Amino acid sequence: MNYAGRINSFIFKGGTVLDAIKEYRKMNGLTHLEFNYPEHIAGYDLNDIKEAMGDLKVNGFAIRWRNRFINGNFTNPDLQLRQEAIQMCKDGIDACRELGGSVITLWFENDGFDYPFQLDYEKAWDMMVDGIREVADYAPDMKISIEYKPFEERSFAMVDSTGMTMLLIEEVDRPNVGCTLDFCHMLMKNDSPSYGIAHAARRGKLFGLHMNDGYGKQDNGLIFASVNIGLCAEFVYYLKKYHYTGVVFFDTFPRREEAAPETQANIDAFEKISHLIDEIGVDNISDVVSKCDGVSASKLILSLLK
Ligand SMILES: [Mn+2]
Repeated sequence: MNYAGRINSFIFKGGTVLDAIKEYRKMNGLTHLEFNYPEHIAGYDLNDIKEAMGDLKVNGFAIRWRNRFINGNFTNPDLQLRQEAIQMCKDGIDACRELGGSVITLWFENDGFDYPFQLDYEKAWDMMVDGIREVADYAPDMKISIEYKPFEERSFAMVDSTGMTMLLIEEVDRPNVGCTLDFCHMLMKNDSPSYGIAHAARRGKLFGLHMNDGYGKQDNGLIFASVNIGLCAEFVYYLKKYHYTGVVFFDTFPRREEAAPETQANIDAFEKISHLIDEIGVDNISDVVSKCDGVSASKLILSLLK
């Protein structure tokens, strides 16, 4: 499996992007880098980043519009700002391609609403669709991947669930537009993570993963499989069933933990569960699933614990 970690885990503790890359190169199993754009790229020479990477590859960039776009990214009522939000994606695409990356993740942090009567929903939805098409058509060689989150920063997000993400992808109707599924965001929505994989993967639209764990009420960003071991095991089984070959990015928040061992703990947890699924075998698990039986399913989860 291909793995990447969250650079901000290092930066929020005082490190630089280059310090984070140095730590990643020492890790066991880490293969890819994932940058936020522009925050991890502005102020750096791309050649210095390339040199620091060594054997690591770049998976992609996540666009971070942040506070200047607090009234909306692609739905900003200020059309000049909206165009700047779209342009930021295009600039990010150019820099990402230069580093060898191929996935642009769009989490529309500011596209949503807080008050009744605040938003013309149909108009806003059309602005989302048109904006995503403009970005996708700018770079048909890149994967444009939509990451949903049900709420935060806004009380309601425009793209708030697996189902809404699938609807948006279908309406945008571009071969290079798909989705990135974030495990904690799915728990926050009370979406079943594996049901989401099935929907995205059967359409060939699963472009990325943000793995973590949590309790569902907020974006906890805990170490993968530390809370919901059954759901995490089911998730890994579905990744194998659908032959996922992309990168597993750990979107976790080590506030009190050291960033390097916390990233390694995520990789180790994913590897462990992946091996346990392989030992039982995807076909044998499929046999259990085909029974549609809760007791057999429960026994399967316990059998993973050995
Ligand atoms: Mn995420």
